[in-house]
Amino acid sequence: MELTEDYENLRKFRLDGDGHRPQKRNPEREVGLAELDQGKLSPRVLYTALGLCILLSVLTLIIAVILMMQMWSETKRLDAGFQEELSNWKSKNREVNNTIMELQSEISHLWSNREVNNTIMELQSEISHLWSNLSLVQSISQWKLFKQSLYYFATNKITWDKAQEICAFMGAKLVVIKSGDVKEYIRGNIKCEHWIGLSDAAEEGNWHWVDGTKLDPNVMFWRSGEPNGAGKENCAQMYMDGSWNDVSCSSKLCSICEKRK
Ligand code: MAN
Ligand code: CA
Repeated sequence: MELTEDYENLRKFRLDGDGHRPQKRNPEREVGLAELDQGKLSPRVLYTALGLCILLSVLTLIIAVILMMQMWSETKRLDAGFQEELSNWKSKNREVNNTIMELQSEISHLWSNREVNNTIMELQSEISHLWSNLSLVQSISQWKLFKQSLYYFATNKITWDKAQEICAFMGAKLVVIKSGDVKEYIRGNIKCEHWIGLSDAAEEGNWHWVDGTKLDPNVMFWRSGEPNGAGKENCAQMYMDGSWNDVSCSSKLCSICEKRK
């Protein structure tokens, strides 16, 4: 008991480290400290903590509301942009649709136009004509040189006029034979009966070469009995043995084109 009192006295009147008397005692503070010593919190601390919690919650709520409002306004902005883009696309789509419809009507109008139709048909026939000539042009490497001329032996069977046309297409003419050795050269190269560039279509019995010269009576190789003008025979052909015959120009035979050097 005495010891406790001594201790209390000491506590009341002790000096601090610098030899000063301690400040006046604060009973409330001392109660708080005592409670703290005992592991209890004073109501003031509790209220302060509670107040802080409420303040924090309110702040969090305010921040959340601000963020949500920002997100909402951003969504609205994006939505407006998207709507605008969509309406742009729709109007573009309408434009393209209209253009297609206009073009379609223009095309059907063109098809119904007789002139255009005729032009298309002409072009188609020209194309097929070119295709038929192309096969001959492609085989241009097969031209054979003899003396002063190049010869092309075409094995597709066509009329005399068509043969002339195709030779002309290649810058040539149906073959003109004005000597025995040319006749022999030709005979040695043929694999079918061929047209030669000789006809009396302009005047019956008056045979002319396609180069415009008259047939020389000293240089002709008619088979015996020819030309007999059987029926209407105005074009000349060469048999496999090299002899000639007059035959209908609409017959279909192989042909020989000649290009002079
Ligand atoms: C026979 C002969 C020729 C005639 C032909 C026509 O060969 O009469 O003179 O040109 O037939 O195909
Ligand atoms: Ca004949």
